[in-house]
Amino acid sequence: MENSKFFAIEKELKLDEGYQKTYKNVDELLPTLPRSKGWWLDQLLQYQGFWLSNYGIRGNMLIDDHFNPRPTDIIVATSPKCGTTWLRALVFSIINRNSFDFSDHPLRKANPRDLVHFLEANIRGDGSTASIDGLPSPRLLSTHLPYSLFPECMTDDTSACRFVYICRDPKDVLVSKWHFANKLRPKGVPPLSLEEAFDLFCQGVSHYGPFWDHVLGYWKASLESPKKVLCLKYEDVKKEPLGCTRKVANFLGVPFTPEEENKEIVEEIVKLCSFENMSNQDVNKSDTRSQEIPIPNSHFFRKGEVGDWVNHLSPQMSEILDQITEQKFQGTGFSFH
Ligand code: PAP
Repeated sequence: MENSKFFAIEKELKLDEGYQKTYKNVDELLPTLPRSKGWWLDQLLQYQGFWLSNYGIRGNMLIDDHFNPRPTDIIVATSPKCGTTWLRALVFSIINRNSFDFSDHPLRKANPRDLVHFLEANIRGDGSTASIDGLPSPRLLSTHLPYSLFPECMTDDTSACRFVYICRDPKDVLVSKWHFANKLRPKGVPPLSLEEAFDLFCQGVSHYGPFWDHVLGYWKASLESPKKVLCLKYEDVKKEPLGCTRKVANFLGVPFTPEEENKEIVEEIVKLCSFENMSNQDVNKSDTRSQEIPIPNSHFFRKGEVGDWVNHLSPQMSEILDQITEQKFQGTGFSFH
């Protein structure tokens, strides 16, 4: 994304004093941070142990200073390319299942990005949190931010807001991200080679990376506070979509009733949110872009498979990635197998 464009527009807006102070702090901080090559045109900056775009850092600082969490907030959290689109759709349809008819569901007309606000992106615009403040409870918000970057008032035990997190085998994440990056690189800029993407990813230099630290932040939080954080794996949701959908509903305190089970509501939700269904909706096949981040919806649907990495990564690349993963997760109780 062209962050400078967002920044330029926002700076022309009249911001109140509190926001001006945050923007000033952002301006002062950004030039002091270590930088690395980005995946498309942006550079990534190292901020509190993670590689973020300046847009992500600004979002995080605005959240720290101005976001008013509610105890009923539900945060859909992901590292990019781990199933954000899918999880947004699943949680949206679970919590709103009594509000819509499945044959005429909002997910048939809109991409999940337009139904579930992206926290870092919506805490800008007119320099206020108005679009988020105006949402009815329970608010469903999406984020890529690492758990440790959230203010304590959201992560400590006094807060009742909940996080539903999904992660995915890093080999598939890398491949998905590499394809996505090349779709976003402007014409005239040479494509990012897989070797280059692999090196960046292994060094931890990817949006909101290191990938492994992102996973571990949420995984550890889910062990310490199982009522606050639920950790899912993309592979498990693919394998057992019905069970995982029930798990999310139970976690959110809205379990499916026997009557809903009889009406096969869980099956309806799984079908509605499936890759096959979503990728075939006109709104997701076209060049339609969300207002939030103007990337075509179609870019968020590629194969939606487990294990596509095998078609791209060399045996040596997969071995190295597996080794890093094993080392990083050793002794944590977490694994992708
Ligand atoms: P984001 O984090 O940038 O918002 P995200 O939605 O997580 O993107 O990633 C897109 C990936 O999820 C794509 O994976 P692939 O490149 O390996 O194919 C996309 O195909 C996949 N995806 C999108 N929607 C679904 C879905 N409904 N079910 C399963 N996978 C999906």
